[in-house]
Amino acid sequence: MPTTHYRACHLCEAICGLKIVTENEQIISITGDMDDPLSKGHICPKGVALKDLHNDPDRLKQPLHKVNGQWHSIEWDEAYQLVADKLHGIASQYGNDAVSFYAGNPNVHNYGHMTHGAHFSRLLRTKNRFSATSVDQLPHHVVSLWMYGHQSLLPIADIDHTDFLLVLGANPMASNGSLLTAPDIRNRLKAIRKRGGQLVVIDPRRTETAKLADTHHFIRPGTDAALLLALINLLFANQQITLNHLGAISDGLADVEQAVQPFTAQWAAHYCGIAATEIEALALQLASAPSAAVYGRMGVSTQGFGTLCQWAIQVLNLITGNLDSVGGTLVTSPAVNPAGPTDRAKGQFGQWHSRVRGLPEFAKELPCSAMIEEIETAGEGQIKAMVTIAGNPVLSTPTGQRLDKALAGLEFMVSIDPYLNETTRHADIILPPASPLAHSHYDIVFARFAVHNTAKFSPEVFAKAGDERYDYQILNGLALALSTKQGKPVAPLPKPELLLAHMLSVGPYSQGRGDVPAISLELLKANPSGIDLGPLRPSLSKRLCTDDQRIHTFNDIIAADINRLAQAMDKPIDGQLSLIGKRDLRSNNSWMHNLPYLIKGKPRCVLLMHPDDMAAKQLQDGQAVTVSNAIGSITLTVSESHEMMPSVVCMPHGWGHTFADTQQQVANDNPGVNMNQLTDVNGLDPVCGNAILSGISVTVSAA
Ligand SMILES: Nc1nc2c(c(=O)[nH]1)N[C@H]1C(S)=C(S)[C@@H](COP(=O)(O)OP(=O)(O)OC[C@H]3O[C@@H](n4cnc5c(=O)[nH]c(N)nc54)[C@H](O)[C@@H]3O)O[C@H]1N2
Ligand SMILES: Nc1nc2c(c(=O)[nH]1)N[C@H]1C(S)=C(S)[C@@H](COP(=O)(O)OP(=O)(O)OC[C@H]3O[C@@H](n4cnc5c(=O)[nH]c(N)nc54)[C@H](O)[C@@H]3O)O[C@H]1N2
Ligand code: SF4
Ligand SMILES: [Mo]
Repeated sequence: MPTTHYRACHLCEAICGLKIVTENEQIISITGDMDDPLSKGHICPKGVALKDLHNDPDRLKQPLHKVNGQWHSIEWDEAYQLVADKLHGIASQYGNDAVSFYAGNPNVHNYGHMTHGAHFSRLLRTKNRFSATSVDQLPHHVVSLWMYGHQSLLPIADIDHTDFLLVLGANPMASNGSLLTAPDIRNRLKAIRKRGGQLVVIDPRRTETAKLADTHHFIRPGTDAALLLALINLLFANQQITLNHLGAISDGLADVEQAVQPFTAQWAAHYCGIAATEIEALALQLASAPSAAVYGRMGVSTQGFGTLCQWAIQVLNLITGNLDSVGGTLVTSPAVNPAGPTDRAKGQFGQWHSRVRGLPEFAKELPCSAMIEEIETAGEGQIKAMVTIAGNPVLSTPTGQRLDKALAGLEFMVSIDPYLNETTRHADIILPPASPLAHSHYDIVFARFAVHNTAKFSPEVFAKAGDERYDYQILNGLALALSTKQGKPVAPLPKPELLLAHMLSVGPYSQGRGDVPAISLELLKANPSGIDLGPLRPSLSKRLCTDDQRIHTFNDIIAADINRLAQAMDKPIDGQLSLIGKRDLRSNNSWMHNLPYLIKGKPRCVLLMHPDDMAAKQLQDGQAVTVSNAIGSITLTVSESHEMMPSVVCMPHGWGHTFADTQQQVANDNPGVNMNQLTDVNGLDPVCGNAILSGISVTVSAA
């Protein structure tokens, strides 16, 4: 008899509802769940590919131990013991900071990591903690901490109600939205125009999202801060400031007004490549739209002025009266862990700095770009051992080829990961979790960033085999073994489902709220498609976590960075080609290239280049080209593209499955090349240390 299971897809931030039909332990079909209150039936190819992920013969099923370069299967308890012995031994010999920790992106898509990760990692007592945050959205958190007092109090663009959406450096049509959980983004964006609103996209490529827009402007990579400051300046200069209820509790706006004065539309135009008249028109549109939201993601976060960009976006939403307003940007009200005064994880910044380069800590993590030098540089505090959890930094972080060498020189490494891949091949022990479909799921993180409040619990689809382990069990096992070694054994934490039941019972809907019934785990289990908790509502003023419960719009660090921008704009413009990134629907960072359903079709790891740039270098469509700079050199196929801004070239990240000692047959047959062999650990936003992954100077020549 076929059985139907309802589940939220955990692969990207859209958390689509899935309907999975199984029979005799086999997946018969995966389709969208029409009754999911958030996704209403939407699904993308990755959701369908969960079948391939579940059935992937390369997905590891047992712990592996490397002895003299050969992998052997070992028992779980023996593996935990070996890890504990090594980590404890290295920490005792060299100090706690000698053991380092890297947490990759899937951590935040797996609630067992959210509930159990710290239980293990805090035992390491190391300052050398890293995560994918600092090759991604760190500027968002820094700005939220400064302005609103909480790293996760991120106002979300209310795209379902806005009259005007300005998108900078995001391509939700391919990424399915980021810090904007909005499944079926195509219809949500189309709806803006259907109701008479407008969509404007700023991007160096005419992306899938730009093609849906009323207006698309090319921008020189890395120059958005100038555009954004010019927009703020124009609004002040034209006396088009509208302050809503937040005006009375916002400090520092006079300083903002003064600081942006040098940034005229003409000056910004010269630097960013968008005509001054267009910048002026954009300011007018923002000021006059009944409601408007400015939204910027990867493209504006992973650049040299990422923090300044995200700050300017918050200021623009505030001074147009759109922050905390319907159709503008709003903070969410999820059923678990709403960011606000009662949450302890508010974040901290600059409490300590990295040993070698002095880069600032944020939320007790150092920027990824410091990882290599902390492994390479001898002395007290040098990293000798590494724990990676759900991460593939060899492909995902800057100057991956150098990290690859550095990891090879470690005394010990352990990885919690289902694959033997470019990073985990350096481990001494790999601890693979059971299939994601054998895990239950609740999206603790992305419900926080969703355009509509919902709650949904996903029971496991399949039972795990007896000798497999859940991610949380691995974390519990490591925590017990290490703490025992340290002389103070810690009790294992209850399973995530029980912790979730507790979090719901103390959450904002535990007693019911308005039309929403009292939310409990039992109720969620009885409603497998999920429960609608209603649209986003203004609430920021009550959620502020700053000491004085006011909005801090300005500080000395912002002031200094505005001066840095003014100086950068004074310098002559670099005439080299500029390399930017690209996501595509059938890919997910570095780790889903082993799934046949996603990999089929023509190769996607190609270099997109404008025909004029190709002609200038006498390059032919489809020929092999070498892309190089001072950091590295890669060779791939060039593809002529009218989507590109002239002087800008583009390729996807997460490729480069070229190592013979990995176990990813399908990916190895379709390897691509690693874009992060061209990104530089020294190229970062100096304010918070977030990596620069876009606007990389390169030369392109026939291979
Ligand atoms: N040039 C360039 N570089 C980039 C980016 C870019 O746009 N351009 N994007 C950046 C961004 S936004 C991010 S988030 C990072 C991602 O950086 P990482 O998180 O380091 O890389 P991923 O490719 O997501 O690797 C995820 C790893 O987790 C494993 N995994 C998957 N599911 C699970 C699970 O349930 N449990 C466990 N234990 N492991 C699991 C996979 O096998 C894989 O090894 O890359 C960044 N790097
Ligand atoms: N299919 C798929 N979906 C994913 C992922 C994936 O790898 N594949 N990764 C997931 C992750 S971890 C994340 S963080 C999100 C990211 O989600 P998004 O931020 O939407 O991701 P991108 O598609 O990289 O969009 C970045 C855009 O910025 C543009 N850009 C580059 N440089 C600049 C610049 O200087 N200025 C401006 N204005 N634009 C610029 C690029 O052309 C690109 O269109 O996607 C998530 N979803
Ligand atoms: S859009 Fe994201 S959440 Fe939805 S099916 Fe695709 S990968 Fe899964
Ligand atoms: Mo990301």
